[in-house]
Amino acid sequence: MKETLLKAFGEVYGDTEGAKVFFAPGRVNLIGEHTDYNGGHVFPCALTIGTYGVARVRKDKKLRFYSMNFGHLGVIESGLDDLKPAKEAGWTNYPKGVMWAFKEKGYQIPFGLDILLNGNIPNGSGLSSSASVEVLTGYVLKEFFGFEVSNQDLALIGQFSENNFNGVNCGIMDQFAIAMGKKDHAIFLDTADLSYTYAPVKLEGMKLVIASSNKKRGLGDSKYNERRDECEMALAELQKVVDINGLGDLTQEQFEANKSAIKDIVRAKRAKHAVYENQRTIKAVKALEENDIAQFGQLMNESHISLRDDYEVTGAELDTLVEEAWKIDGVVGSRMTGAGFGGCTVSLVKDEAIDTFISKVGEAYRRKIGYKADFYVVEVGDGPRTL
Ligand code: NG1
Ligand code: MG
Repeated sequence: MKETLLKAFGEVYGDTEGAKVFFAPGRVNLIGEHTDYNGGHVFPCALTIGTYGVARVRKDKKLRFYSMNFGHLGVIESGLDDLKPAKEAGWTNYPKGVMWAFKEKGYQIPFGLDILLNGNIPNGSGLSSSASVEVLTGYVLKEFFGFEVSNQDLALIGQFSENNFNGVNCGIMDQFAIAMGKKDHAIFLDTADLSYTYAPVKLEGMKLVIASSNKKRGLGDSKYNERRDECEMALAELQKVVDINGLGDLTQEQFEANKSAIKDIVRAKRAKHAVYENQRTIKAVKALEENDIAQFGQLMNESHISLRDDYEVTGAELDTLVEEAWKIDGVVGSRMTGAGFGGCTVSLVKDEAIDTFISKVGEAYRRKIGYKADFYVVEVGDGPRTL
């Protein structure tokens, strides 16, 4: 892999002098969905697939970007002094955004860079290729320019850049999971104060399978912000009757006792999801610690039902993938993961059921939805590193 990447870098930029190879993973969230902007818990893990980058420092302030995934776009040039928040699409806005964010935070980036990226995260699959590129960029800057930033800082800078440069009001989960990734562990993160622990994910005789719906999100982005607004309003109403900072501070009992403060039925359902999902996440981590995989799977299923019925962010595509998965013997648990609306599902599947899972769910999906889903058997891996 390293040699192939360096060779490609040399072909694009003329030579490989001073070039180094880096990697940042993708991530999948096992449970705890739409809780990260509600002061709740999430339970994501980094994957062994991710973004590879080759980079070198230039002698001037020029920036050159090339992506092997979007090779047809050629080399894209820019300058360190020309970085301005840009809400338009275009993959270079992720690395540019992180450079801009470092500058905003007071770090001096003395020289420009030549960068080549090649990701093996399926594009738009919901495994956070964007956060992977953000963390990778931060890591590259840290390595080349000696910035004293922790991996947690890289996550925060990535989120800051996505919020303020790309205009996506995301929570901290994606960047945190990627920057703090640890092989064979998932990260139990409390987004209220960023305290976290690692929980071993010992999947004996089973694997994590991602099913990508291939449904484009688009509209989802506005719905994402709509859900955030609904939760914020519900929180403000609840704060009139109970002393909390976020929906994640409530137990289910406290929520039930106070929910009449929420003056709109739909909003109350959104808040219910956030509260219950947070409690489910806490229970799921405990179940995993006790090696009660069946209970963990059950909680994954309940998470999906809540996202489908109360939070209403699933849609026919994700529901089909999950409901078909539930029918199969050997599926321990299955749910949508990420923002929803499109993107992918994550399932815990026993080894002997994986082939059946892929063929049966794939077949039913094509029949009901009209196009194909893609399947990936994934492994839990480490955070960003130099190769
Ligand atoms: P995805 O769509 O998987 O990147 C989004 C948010 C997360 C989190 C989840 C829902 C972005 C970039 N990320 O994840 O912070 O809120 O939805 O749990 O929007
Ligand atoms: Mg993203």
